[in-house]
Amino acid sequence: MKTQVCIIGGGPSGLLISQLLHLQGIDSVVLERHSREYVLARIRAGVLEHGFADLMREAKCGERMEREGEIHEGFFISDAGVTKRRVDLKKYSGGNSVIVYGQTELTRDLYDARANMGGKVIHNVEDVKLHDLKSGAPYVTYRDGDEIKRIDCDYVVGADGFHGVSRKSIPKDVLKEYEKIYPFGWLGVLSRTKPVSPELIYARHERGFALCSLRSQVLSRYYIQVPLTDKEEDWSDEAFWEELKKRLPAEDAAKMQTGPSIEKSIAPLRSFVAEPMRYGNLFLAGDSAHIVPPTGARGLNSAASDIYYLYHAMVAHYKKGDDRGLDGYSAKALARVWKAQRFSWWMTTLLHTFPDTIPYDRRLQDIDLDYLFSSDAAMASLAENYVGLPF
Ligand code: RFL
Ligand code: PHB
Repeated sequence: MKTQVCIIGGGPSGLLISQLLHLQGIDSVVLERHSREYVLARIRAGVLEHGFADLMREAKCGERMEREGEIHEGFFISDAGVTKRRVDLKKYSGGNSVIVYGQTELTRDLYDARANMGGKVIHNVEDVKLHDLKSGAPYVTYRDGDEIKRIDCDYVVGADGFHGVSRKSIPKDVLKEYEKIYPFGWLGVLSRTKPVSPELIYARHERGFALCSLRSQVLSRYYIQVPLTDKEEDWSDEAFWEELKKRLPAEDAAKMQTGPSIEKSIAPLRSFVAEPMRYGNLFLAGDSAHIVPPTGARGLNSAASDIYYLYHAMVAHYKKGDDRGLDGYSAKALARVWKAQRFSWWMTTLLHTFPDTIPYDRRLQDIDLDYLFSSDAAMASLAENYVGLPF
């Protein structure tokens, strides 16, 4: 098979760039290791910035998001189950907001759009290998049952997430990796219950951080900070609800609607960046090149800016023979990626309980939070990062 762009990974990054390129008459093939059902069963992001929403519209996939997504103009930060203060995103970001719309729904919309346009998305591929990336004729092979298949292309997009094969195809002496592992994870529960709060609550508490989020007015998403040694099976639904309530202000705990979990999983928290994001004719995008702890809701949104830069660079190449965008892609994408890294690290450090915290650190956290709510400049910094820095 021959195509212009071979995309590894059928998550949001891979599907979005495939769809955008298609609309510009650029041909691509998406290779996905899992089935569509498996990809759609992963419960991940919930908060989208406007830049992402604009890209979805440009990809002609924004209709359901407009209809079903909720616009949020602020969120709450609670402390020690006592205070609860609102971050007014709209006021402090100069009129911006975020959209609450699940990654699952967004991915479903992208799959449907690809199917409607006859997009080539090949599922359940095994042993994907990238070849001759430095040459003008790269190709990708994969196993389909007993058969090895080959796709010749101009470019490869590595959109195969943190555990994918693309980043690992870059020689070790070329790639520099920066990593920070946090000594805890998030235990997440999805439940068919009315959300406890119309706006998200980020809860700082000595027992550990908690987050009240939602997917709709009948679907709640909650998280609690847990030690890395904990397993999903250690947490019954009852134990989860009990611990969540302990970390929230009493009035929220009292009105918390509980119910059976539809999904329950633990995600370890990690910050990670791989540089550069280009090697020959391979371009990394999204989680394959960088990961953030979910505290600042930046992960998927950082993937979106990669896709924005890469899509425009590829269009300039194919339509005008202009390669400046492709040549500058890695530096441009990384500049924004590192800002999202800083913000996610800061929000994580502000709100979590670190096992090795000394009383001095705890006081600094107190002061950081007090400063935030006493300074318009600090609030503006939080707001402009949370709604998303410009692409
Ligand atoms: P994905 O979603 O991991 O998709 C990669 C795809 O590649 C496939 N794959 C392969 N395919 C072929 N061959 C191989 N060798 C392959 N290896 C892997 C995989 O099966 C998969 O389908 O990466 P992508 O597309 O870059 O998207 C990134 C986002 O998924 C991620 O950044 C967000 O989910 C992060 N995130 C959040 N981001 C936000 O912007 N806002 C949020 O509110 C938010 N909340 C979250 C989050 C992530 C979380 N977890 C579980 C890590 C909340 C959580 C709990
Ligand atoms: C979510 O709804 O899954 C979510 C929301 C905000 C975050 C992280 C996750 O910061």
